[in-house]
Amino acid sequence: MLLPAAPVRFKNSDSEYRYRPDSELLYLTGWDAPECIALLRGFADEDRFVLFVPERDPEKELWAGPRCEPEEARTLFGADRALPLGDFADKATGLLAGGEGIHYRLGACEVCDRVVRETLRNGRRLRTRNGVGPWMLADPGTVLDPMRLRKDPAEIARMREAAGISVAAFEAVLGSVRGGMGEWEVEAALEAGFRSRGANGPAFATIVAAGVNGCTLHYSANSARIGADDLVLVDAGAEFDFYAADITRTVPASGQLEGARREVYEVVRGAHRAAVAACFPGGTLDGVHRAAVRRMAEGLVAVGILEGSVEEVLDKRSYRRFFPHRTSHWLGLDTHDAGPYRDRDGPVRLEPGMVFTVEPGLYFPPESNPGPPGLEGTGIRLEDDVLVTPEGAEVLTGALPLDLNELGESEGR
Ligand SMILES: [Mn+2]
Repeated sequence: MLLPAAPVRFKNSDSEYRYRPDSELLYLTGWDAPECIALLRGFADEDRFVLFVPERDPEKELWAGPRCEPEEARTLFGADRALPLGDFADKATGLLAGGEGIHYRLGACEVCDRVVRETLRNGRRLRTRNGVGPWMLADPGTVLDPMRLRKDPAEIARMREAAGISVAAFEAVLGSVRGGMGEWEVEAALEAGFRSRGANGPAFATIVAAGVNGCTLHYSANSARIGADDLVLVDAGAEFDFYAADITRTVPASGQLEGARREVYEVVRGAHRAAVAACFPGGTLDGVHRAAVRRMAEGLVAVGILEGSVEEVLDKRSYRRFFPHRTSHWLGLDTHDAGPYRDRDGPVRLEPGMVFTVEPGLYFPPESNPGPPGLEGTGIRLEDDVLVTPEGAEVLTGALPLDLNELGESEGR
């Protein structure tokens, strides 16, 4: 397997974004700096883990900080061998020659692309002579995705920290959301809350969506002013030691929610509760989604938004007009984390150590989907992060209230 470091990305001319390591390289090696290639030789008896690291360079180190000698890197990262990155093109083809195939994502790095093409060409030639040589190319995810699905205790500790920081930041901010504020002010306060508590920063682009903006699922401009009567949808999460949290709460700027919007809030609240109850070992994310969907259908019929029986609504999937997305995604190093949703036996069975979101939502965008009176421009989503445990499930973000009366409603802003 060949895993190159993620490239440095530029915001403009020579101004770099803060570096974010490649999740797969980080997962397997802990290397979190640019310019490195890990080469893993599962077929070999020696040099099974070779790390190619950048050479010492006083000029570059002046700008970007100190580097270590290959020997230091070898000890620090537990490699069998560490070599200068400059030797990669010469050495890699030989190191890869004994395998059946190469796990590598084409396009990840230019010099790796060249080495992989050459190794496969040589492998084909070797195979015609002595029957061995690499001739398969596979995505590293075919091996790593199922591994990343089950978090080990060290990963769970980081995810717990990311969740705790996120909850604390949300708690500090939600109660102060009110009409007249800019969405950007809520964003700034939340992200200050993440960073000041030791997080790397936000795990993904923070969404603060007032009123109709809440109907745009990935709204992230956060450039509107919050109206006095708006519901404000806040979807954000801290990244701690590269692991993500992902929370959504929807709060009324006025502090009070009444009428149809309150009824719909309670429907989403009920779907969230039903979905969390479906999280246990042996269950599936399809089952979690079905539980949320059934509760949504029941609620939408009871409130009078959808006609017909609950079974008809489920059969015709008419709830999808208002609940258009899935309930869950895996969560980990990536916000939408790696990991299969189905395998040969059907939906992946939940096991202790798996972490995912539960995030039912209802949306009534006024133009594309004219909704019932009183609900035009309403978007409500409630999202928490769930860890499957041997006994059932733990809501990692469960300390943050979901019920309106606990979300500062009674404070009468
Ligand atoms: Mn999410």
